[in-house]
Amino acid sequence: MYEQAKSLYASYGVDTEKALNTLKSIPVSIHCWQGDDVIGLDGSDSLSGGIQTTGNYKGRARNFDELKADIKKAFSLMPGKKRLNLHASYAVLNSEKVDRDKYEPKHFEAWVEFAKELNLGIDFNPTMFGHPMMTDGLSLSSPNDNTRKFWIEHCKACIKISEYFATQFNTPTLMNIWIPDGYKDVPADRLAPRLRLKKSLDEILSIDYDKSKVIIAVESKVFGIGVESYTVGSNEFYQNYAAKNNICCLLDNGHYHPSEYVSDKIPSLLAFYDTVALHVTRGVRWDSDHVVLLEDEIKEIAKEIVRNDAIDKVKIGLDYFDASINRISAWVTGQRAMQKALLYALLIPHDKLKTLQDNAEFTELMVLQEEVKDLPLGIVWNEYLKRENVKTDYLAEIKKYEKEVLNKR
Ligand code: RNT
Ligand code: ZN
Repeated sequence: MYEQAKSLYASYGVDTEKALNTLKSIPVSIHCWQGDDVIGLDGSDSLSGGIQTTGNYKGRARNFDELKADIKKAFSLMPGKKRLNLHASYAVLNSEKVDRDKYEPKHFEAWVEFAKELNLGIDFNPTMFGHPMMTDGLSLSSPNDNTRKFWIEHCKACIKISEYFATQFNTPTLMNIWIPDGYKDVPADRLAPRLRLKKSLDEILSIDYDKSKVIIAVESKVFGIGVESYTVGSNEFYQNYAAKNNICCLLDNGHYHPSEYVSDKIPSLLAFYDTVALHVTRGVRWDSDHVVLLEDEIKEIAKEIVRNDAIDKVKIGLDYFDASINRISAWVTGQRAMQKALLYALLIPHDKLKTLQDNAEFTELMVLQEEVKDLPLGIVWNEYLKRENVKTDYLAEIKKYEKEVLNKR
């Protein structure tokens, strides 16, 4: 069947072998926080900051060992190249009394050891939620100097830790800054918090760090739960900040008005930036962080990455958290959907389509675009899974793990 699919694609000018080889080399950064409902390992017992996991499916990872075991299981069922995306709240403190403003590389040594075992690079995020220093729900934009100072120190510490990861794995670490700062109701001052955030970011970036090792990104958001009226780190704020300060924008496709598309924002940013970072998620009506599935917008996002030769420029990371289903399956299903979307995009005759567009042959363009939608993607996908040595039927494997491991927690 694969040979037949291969020649069918070839008749459209598409080389399936080339697509398969490219696909396995595109790294997808996998978020550690799907495994434990974003709780972390450094003392928090609930989530805050306008984000929420819902559901109470059995088997949440409750400690470092359980999280490692679950990641290992999930990663073994994911085809392609993977990175591990950690939050600072996953520091392994071994009962040492140290707060987030003083975290050091040594608090992440155990993760490095683990990631080396699995042959992964690491990406990183300061954690400005689930912590008592989030005074009145504010961090880097707080009017309270102590609060702001604490989180600036935290971010600086995270840059050093990111540099350590990059050195350990010889691959740059993406360090993404997202803050939940905002107001539930109509603010009296929209500018001052933004000016304070700007100043905080300036201070963070003033430390000496190796820019070839650490890529710093800022992630905007339209609103969060309980902070519906105003978000300090808005899209315009961060895009301007990033452009002026030569850092990177991270686009989370759950963070815009539902009629806005991240797929359309990617090429806009590619016109100005060398690197664009993504949090791929699935918002259902809002930033609900459902598991990524093979839906139209994911395919469009993948198309923008592939057809603009931006595979090396766009850093793909997953960001969702579902506690209502088996968490290993949530991980694997989302990662496979992302990879499948990339394969779909790699199997499209983009040059042909672009030529039709430039020649204003819109009738032909429409017909061909429709035609390529139902070429036998599934057959090429199965060939990919076979070559990557991962099972098609991952659910059976996960159910077994659920019975033997998760149910006993
Ligand atoms: C929240 C942001 C942020 C977080 C993670 C845990 O809306 O998307 O990226 O989900 O950092
Ligand atoms: Zn995000």
